[in-house]
Amino acid sequence: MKKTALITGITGQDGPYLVKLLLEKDYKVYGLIRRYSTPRLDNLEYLQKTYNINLIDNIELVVGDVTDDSSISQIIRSIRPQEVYNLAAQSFVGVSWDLNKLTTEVNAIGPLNILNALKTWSPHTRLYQASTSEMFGNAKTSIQNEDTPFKPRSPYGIAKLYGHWITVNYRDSYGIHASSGILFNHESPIRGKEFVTRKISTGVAAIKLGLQKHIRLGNLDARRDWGYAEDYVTAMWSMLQQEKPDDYVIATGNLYSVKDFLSIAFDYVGLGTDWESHVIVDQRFVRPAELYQLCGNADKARNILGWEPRTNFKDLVHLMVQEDLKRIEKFGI
Ligand code: NDP
Ligand code: GDR
Repeated sequence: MKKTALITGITGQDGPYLVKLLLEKDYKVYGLIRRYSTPRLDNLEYLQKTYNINLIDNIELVVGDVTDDSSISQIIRSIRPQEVYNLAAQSFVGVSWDLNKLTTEVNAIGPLNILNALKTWSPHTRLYQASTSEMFGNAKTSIQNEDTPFKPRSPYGIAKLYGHWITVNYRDSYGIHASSGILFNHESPIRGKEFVTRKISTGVAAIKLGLQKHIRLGNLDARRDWGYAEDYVTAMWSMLQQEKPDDYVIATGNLYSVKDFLSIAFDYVGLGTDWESHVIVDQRFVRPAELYQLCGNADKARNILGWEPRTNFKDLVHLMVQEDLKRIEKFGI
């Protein structure tokens, strides 16, 4: 019999890559979508075209919202999936100071609603909770692992920390098979355009095509451990295949700055020598409290899940710029 999975956040960046993986593994996939007059399925459509596969017709979309406990209970009760991947979030750190209540409701109360629904209606379902390196804040150690203390510095990170601890708590209190993936930044050609990597890849492509002159950015010295989203969703799946639920850091262990991203991206389109003349530092994009660097140690995932990142930083930057060049040439900015 086919395994069944419910994915929240199916329209975002990670959701479509996870759909592709689960369909390849012959799952019956349900996707939670919010109620819109026109549902936003463009990321799923992009992957369909890229891999020449049919995703949308092979999933069942169910309407709900993680902040609406009655819709979540109803969906869990009627599907009783074997696995739930809770990817739904207000995931943009930069806006979380302004949208602090919404961010808390989606990122903290959302997981609580799912856990309560599972406890009542489907206690044997396995849950993946999308936790984040943002929970570490400006950590004292230069590399973070599962034992590093949490010290979040954004409303986003604080709400996600609640989501993380309530997941651990329901696992310990009620025996729910719930795992929390502490994922470091991961990117792709379907990354949201407000995140720094995609903002740069679209900006560089538009500059190369003569449609734009500058990219306006905030802190160019911020450093992150950037991986490829397609590699990271395999770790989510692996966590739920383990006999015991647990928490895992997922990261590449390599640190690069925003400036490194810029330099490689401009170099790829032949504008590497004077990339600085195309970049304007704009205070609007500097955060009230910044995280200067985050770099993960994924040894536990390597040893227990057998997980390894497969895509290096330079190839990731090239892929993102290449895809934005194609897209902007075809559809404009
Ligand atoms: P995206 O921002 O691309 O996607 C977020 C998804 O959540 C969208 O599908 C959005 O749907 C959905 N969503 C938002 N609010 C609600 C709600 N109230 N109810 C139901 N669905 C909702 O995020 P990513 O794909 O990049 O990330 C996936 C998860 O992993 C997120 O939880 C994120 O916080 C976490 N994470 C991401 C990392 C990264 O580097 N990408 C690193 C670490 C953690 P809609 O289309 O309707 O807006
Ligand atoms: P992050 O990603 O906050 O790490 O959260 P983002 O790409 O937004 O920022 C990374 C770093 O770049 C700096 N930066 C800018 N960021 C944006 N967005 N726009 C700019 O113009 C800009 N200039 C410099 C930021 O200050 C920051 O230091 C992502 C999200 O996917 C979260 O959901 C996830 O939990 C974490 O990664 C891990």
